[in-house]
Amino acid sequence: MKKPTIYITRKLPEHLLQPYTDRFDFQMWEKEETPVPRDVLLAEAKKAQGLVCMLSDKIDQEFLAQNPQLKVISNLAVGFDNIDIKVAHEKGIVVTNTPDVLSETTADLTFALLMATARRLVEANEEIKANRWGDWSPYYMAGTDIHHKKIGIVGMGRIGEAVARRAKGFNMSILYHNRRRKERAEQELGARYADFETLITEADFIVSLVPLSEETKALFDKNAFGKMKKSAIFINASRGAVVDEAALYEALKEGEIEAAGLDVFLHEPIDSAHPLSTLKNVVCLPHIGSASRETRTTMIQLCLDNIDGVFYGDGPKTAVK
Ligand code: 8YV
Repeated sequence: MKKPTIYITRKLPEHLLQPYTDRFDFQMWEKEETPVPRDVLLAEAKKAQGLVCMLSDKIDQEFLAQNPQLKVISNLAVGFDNIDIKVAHEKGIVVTNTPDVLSETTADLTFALLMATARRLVEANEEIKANRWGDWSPYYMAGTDIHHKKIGIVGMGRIGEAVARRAKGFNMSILYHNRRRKERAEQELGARYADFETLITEADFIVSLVPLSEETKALFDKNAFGKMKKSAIFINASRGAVVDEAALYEALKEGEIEAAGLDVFLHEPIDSAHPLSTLKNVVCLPHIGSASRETRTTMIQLCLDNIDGVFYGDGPKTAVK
């Protein structure tokens, strides 16, 4: 059989592709850190039987209508809101993602963002860089405690549970909201299920880890921020679109909530002109939840294993159902 052609939409390390080159003909967008232009993606994908793509590639109806020959689309992410799954499945295309392998790393980052926001780490670092560290005073750079506070996790999937384990280590009390009850988290971590309104009203830290869907779009809106404590800290490590960013900006500016830590935004990338990045009480990160060298390597390997399983094995390890 002729080696299947796999188009890869971002430059990936050669040594990770190497083990598969006897079985696949890899074609790759070569410009590092620049997303593949839409017209190139459409033209190149047509020559391929498999695709490795990223969150920023829109695999929508138009793309799928032009590429029914694809056998597999392997997304380098656990989320797949960039792909029209229903249409892909109708066309008989297998879609895969990278669950599990990034959960602990993303939970590390989520907790780091929570800590950086609560203890004002970014502002404090700026103090020194701007030569503003002066005489001692009791409340200089004072943030808020993390230990023994109440964390509310919205979206208790694999990453949510990993965040809850970290919270337990900080003696926090844990509320969660999820479509399904999570008995293991309740028994092992003492996490308590709460409806959305109770969670946002009672929690000191509200952490969004929900996948983006029609139900979660702008879930955190003016009404939700209005119900949070004035001392609440909002953390988002899921998708920007689950937040009404204008409402969040107002809530932070007007002191309706204390601070926010954001790894994701509605339209990425953002820059220093984005209203949320202009606020002192916000820590912004450039969507780096899963960005450790170890985890990105494992994610890439899983993406390639999934493709290998479709063409030469028993099917993919992690298909999107
Ligand atoms: C992505 C993410 O992996 O996995 C997800 O859903 O949001 C990130 O970890 C990253 O943006 C690369 O596509």
